[in-house]
Amino acid sequence: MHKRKLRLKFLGCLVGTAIGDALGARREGRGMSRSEDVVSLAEKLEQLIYTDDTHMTIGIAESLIESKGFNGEHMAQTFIKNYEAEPWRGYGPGPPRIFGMIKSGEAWYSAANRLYRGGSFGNGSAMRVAPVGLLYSRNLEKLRRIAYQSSSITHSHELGKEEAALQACAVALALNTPSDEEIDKETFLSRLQNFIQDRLYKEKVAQIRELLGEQDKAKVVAVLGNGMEAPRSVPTAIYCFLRQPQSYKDTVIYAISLGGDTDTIAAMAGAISGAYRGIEAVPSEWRAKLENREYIEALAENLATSVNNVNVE
Ligand code: F2R
Ligand code: MG
Ligand code: MG
Repeated sequence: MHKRKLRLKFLGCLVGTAIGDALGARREGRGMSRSEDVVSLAEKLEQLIYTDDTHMTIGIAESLIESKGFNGEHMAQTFIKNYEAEPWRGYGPGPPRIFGMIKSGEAWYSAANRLYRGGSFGNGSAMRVAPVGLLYSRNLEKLRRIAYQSSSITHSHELGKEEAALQACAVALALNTPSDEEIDKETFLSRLQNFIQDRLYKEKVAQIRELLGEQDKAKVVAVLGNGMEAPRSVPTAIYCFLRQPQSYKDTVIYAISLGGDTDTIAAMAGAISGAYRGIEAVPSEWRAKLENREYIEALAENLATSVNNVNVE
């Protein structure tokens, strides 16, 4: 792909994550809403303040760039440093506990096993994984390994690692589809279904296919979910993108209108949509209101350059 187009897609993905997160954060934990109400909310907000979803995405991007690829110790320390600087970003219950364990001497690769039964399958490892999808899009087996490893710092449950791989793969497939070429929904879903190994996620991808023409949001939520657990939110985000792949705005508005874990579902759907359509598809009036936008854009540019410096084979 031409360098300029790739750069626009990296920008679209990271800025698209942050805007989905920041808009969705205003409705997190609430019920379904009308799309018109989400649009007016976006118009009224003077600044778009992001949450842990973007904060941890930034951490992954920073670590991949600085380490020229995955380095578990460095990524864990980056998460901790960022969390300690801004602990008010609305983190999930698990990660701060793990950061405490690592600071007390537990290894980055084992601390997460002590959380919940068999580790966490909260959606926290998928919500932040977009930079892995961008950087390793040309090698899906390596993408899977790095997604698992980045997840295992905080989310070591099999469903936790698989969620990160599923979302990273969706970002990679979107990145690899030229923005002026229509998404073939059937092919997109078949690739995801062949890629993912866990039976539950395979079933979820099949349900996405069945729901593509569905008008009733309550049915979408009943089948795919809108909760903090990954199986009830990562497939939902992919669905939100595939319903309206041509429009970043419609994707994010629809994701938020489903209620529940709105910042996270909109962040993940926004990441996929931005990776496909690029930064130019993200409304300029939303971009102008995003806090820390210049830093997020600089990270996206650096990540795009890193594709040449990192061993992705
Ligand atoms: N924390 C929030 N939202 C709460 C409200 C924030 C408020 N607006 C504020 O400003 O303070 N959102 C963020 O957390 C979610 C990501 O969470 P993460 O990082 O996955 O956390 P955790 O604790 O690992 O998992 C979340 C929940 O999933 C359930 N769960 C996970 N593993 C489980 C297991 N093995 N067995 C049973 N349940 C499991 C638990 O209920 C966890 O608490 C995002 O929404 C982000 O935006
Ligand atoms: Mg959040
Ligand atoms: Mg959330």
